[in-house]
Amino acid sequence: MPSAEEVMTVTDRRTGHGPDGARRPPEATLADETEAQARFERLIAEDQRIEPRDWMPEAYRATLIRQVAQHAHSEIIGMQPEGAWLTRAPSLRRKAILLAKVQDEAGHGLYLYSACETLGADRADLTEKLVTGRQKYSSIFNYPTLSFADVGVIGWLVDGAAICNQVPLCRSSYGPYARAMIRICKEESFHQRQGYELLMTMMGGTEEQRAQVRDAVDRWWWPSLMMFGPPDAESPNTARSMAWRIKRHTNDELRQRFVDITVPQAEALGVSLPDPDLRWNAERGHYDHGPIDWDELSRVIRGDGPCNAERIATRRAAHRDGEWVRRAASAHAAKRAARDAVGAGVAG
Ligand code: FAQ
Repeated sequence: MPSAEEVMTVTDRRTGHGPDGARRPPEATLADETEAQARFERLIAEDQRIEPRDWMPEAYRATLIRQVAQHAHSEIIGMQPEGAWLTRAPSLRRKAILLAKVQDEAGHGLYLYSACETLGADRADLTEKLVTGRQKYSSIFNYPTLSFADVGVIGWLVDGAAICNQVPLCRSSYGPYARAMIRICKEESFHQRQGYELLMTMMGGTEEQRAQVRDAVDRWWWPSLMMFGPPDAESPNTARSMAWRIKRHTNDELRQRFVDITVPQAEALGVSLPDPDLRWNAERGHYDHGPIDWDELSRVIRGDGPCNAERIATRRAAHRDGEWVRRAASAHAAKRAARDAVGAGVAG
């Protein structure tokens, strides 16, 4: 695996940005640059946080914007599959829980867009890139939710996978991302538990409810494993992101961890996972699992999953319908700023 130093390009060594994304002043000398770079490398090596005010290599900034924006988009698009059940929740209690969860996801998206802004990204530009298909979001949200059991299975498996993936990101080297992840993970933990509790209730219910749970588990198991990304050998970003301590584990390591945690939970729930090759390997101290359909992941990432078109069309329509709110908020902010400026003039 390359060291942080090895993966920096000559351009990285010569460029730098301030907290607002502006280039360093032209009078910055090569000695300044070298010192800034040495400080960056020392902070990474000592496992300390990089903050927005710090110099960072261009590629570090770019890869963070890429990952954090994809993560933010996932949270926002991820409101749709469960949101579809808000008007059909079977009781007031289930509806209140689901409403809180979907609202949490909106909040996660906002923290993450804010983290992107600290890197100099523009939020309107990120949204534009999402709705025009130039930035990705997680493959998992391109599958349909066919029954209320899907709400439980998303909580158990999708939030469960998200927790496995995101707890190590609380130690990510970029401060604003790491801090956002701490809060997000606390909320994801509630999401996972509410899903598991819903499934436990359904498994104790009628035969029809148990069948709905089994069907939902069968449909979501493999897509949940794909959430962790391509296998390590085909993951172009992992080595560099690990050297920079943005990612703390590889995709395969986290996927294995998720399988190991989830199999006993499935047993406690009384459902079987749809993989005939799933068995404990005493020698490895892990569960072995069957082959994952990587063609399916590529297809879904390319936009050819069951719900890709619908998800983007819904997001695009929401963005268009929210235009008047953005305009009103900007007009209000401008009016306040003008009033404050007059007030400051009077006081001065
Ligand atoms: N879907 O080289 P790698 C949630 C892309 S939030 C789509 O391995 P990397 C909460 C990848 O971007 C779920 N694209 O990339 C919730 C890259 O493309 P690029 C989202 C994928 O970044 C729950 C290319 O493939 N979580 O669930 C996927 O090192 C319930 C090559 O991949 C995060 O975003 C995929 N599954 O590792 C909400 C966590 N996998 O940009 C609502 C943060 C890979 O080079 C309801 N992100 N790609 O063109 C990460 O940990 C990483 O970015 C990975 C990918 C692990 C996702």
